[in-house]
Amino acid sequence: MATDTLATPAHLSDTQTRVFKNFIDGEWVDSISGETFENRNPADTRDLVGIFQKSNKEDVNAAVDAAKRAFAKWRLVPAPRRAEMVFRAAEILIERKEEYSRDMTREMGKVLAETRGDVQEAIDCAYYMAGEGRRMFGPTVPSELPNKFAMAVRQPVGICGMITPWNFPMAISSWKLLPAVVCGNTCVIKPAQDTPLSTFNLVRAMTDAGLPKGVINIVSGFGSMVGTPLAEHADVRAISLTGSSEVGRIVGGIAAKSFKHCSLELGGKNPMIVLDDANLDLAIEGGLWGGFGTTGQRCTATSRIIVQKGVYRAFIDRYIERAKKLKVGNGLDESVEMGPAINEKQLQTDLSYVEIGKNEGAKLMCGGNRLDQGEYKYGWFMQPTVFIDVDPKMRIAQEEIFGPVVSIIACDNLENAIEIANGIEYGLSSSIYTRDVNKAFTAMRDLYAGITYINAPTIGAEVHLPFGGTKATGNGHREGGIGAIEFFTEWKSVYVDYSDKLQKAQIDRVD
Ligand code: UN1
Repeated sequence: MATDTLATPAHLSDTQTRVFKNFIDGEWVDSISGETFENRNPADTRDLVGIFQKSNKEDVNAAVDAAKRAFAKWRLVPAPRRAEMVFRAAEILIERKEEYSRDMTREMGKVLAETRGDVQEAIDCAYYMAGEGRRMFGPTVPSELPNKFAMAVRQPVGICGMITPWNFPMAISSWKLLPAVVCGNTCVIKPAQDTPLSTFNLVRAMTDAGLPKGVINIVSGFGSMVGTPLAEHADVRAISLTGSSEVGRIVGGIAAKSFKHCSLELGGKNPMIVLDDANLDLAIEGGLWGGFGTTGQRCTATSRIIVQKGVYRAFIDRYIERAKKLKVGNGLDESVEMGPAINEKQLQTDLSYVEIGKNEGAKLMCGGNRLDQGEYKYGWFMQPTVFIDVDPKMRIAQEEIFGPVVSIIACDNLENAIEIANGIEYGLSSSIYTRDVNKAFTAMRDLYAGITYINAPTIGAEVHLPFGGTKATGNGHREGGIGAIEFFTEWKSVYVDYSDKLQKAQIDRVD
């Protein structure tokens, strides 16, 4: 097998390195410090995707100032007009879908079919939010008093700060930016340092759709240098973060000090229950997709499979056989089923959990090793990994790994399965495979999570329903659908007294 002699892929011999600047007040600008960082392909680190600005507090301040100026005008643009720009952005994204998907596979590593899905999710979000521009419903209610009118209207919150993750680099940026601008807010976004390009691509589509300068500003860089000052900035009224529970605790604490709106979408350790009566073929297919899709790097990844004893043996035999055959590689190759970890640190975390699982006494049945020979030499690859006979209290069954490591746990019955499923600190997604409608409904009621799937794995949320979870997964907000409109608006109750006299609420009563 070739090692050092691997041919340099054509796109790597391109000497033109793309430099991406910050986007502030409609201009592409260097970071004030002049510092930059590299964005490299996790499947092949010889591939330099681009150079991005390593920004700091001063860049954040400039971006917030621009957003503040833009807000004065943008909030007065009628919401249906604002929404039309988002609709046009959807059409532009459709035209550029293939280009942006390829960019995303290069910077993030997930396979092309999935990056096409990620861009599609931004398109779906744009169409949905464009429709919201013509709704933004609020209650109009009868007043208690005569000749008085009462209603509540949605108002923009103001300047919104956004901190996005690397695993869904365009979709999750769209979940935040698109409802925010439709609602009349202006934004400063810090994309994940591993995958900034996809946010740039989304914002480019928005700008080409006619979004005025300053409405969306991008400041690239690292959490402590950009995310923290953004969350601390006195003029920022809302912060929306998708990331780890650890970072969520910090950002939530900062936001609380100045009473900012704060939406946190954090970790998961999502269970998929397989009962004795399940369609086993379907459950195996679903468990592979949920566990190893996106290399297990979804907050909603199926990281625990809880299987009833009657089908346990049959399930694991077939699941492991299939997991061993998954094709790992560079996501630009259409035949590849699982890409690399996002970076070396994540790969090391994944591998460390393999050791933790072994030491805890779980049985490693498949994978567990780094892949670093031949075609894998320049990337952060590992084998799809499956542990069986996992005790629900083991760390590999409790902690979010964010990699291709699946823990299979045996259970006695539905009640026991739900107890195991709920016995973690997170509550994002959950699923059950059963053909018994009574059991399905019991699970829908009793799984304590923000999302429950029946006869599907724990991944696959659509943009028009609420996305988020319970317990350490967040702070009660939801993205997607109407939840996003709730987050990015503030209620104003309006009373119009046209009686021409002072009417005292609760005191003057008309009998
Ligand atoms: C995530 O899990 O990190 O629900 C986001 C899904 C995608 C979004 C996932 N639409 O699988």
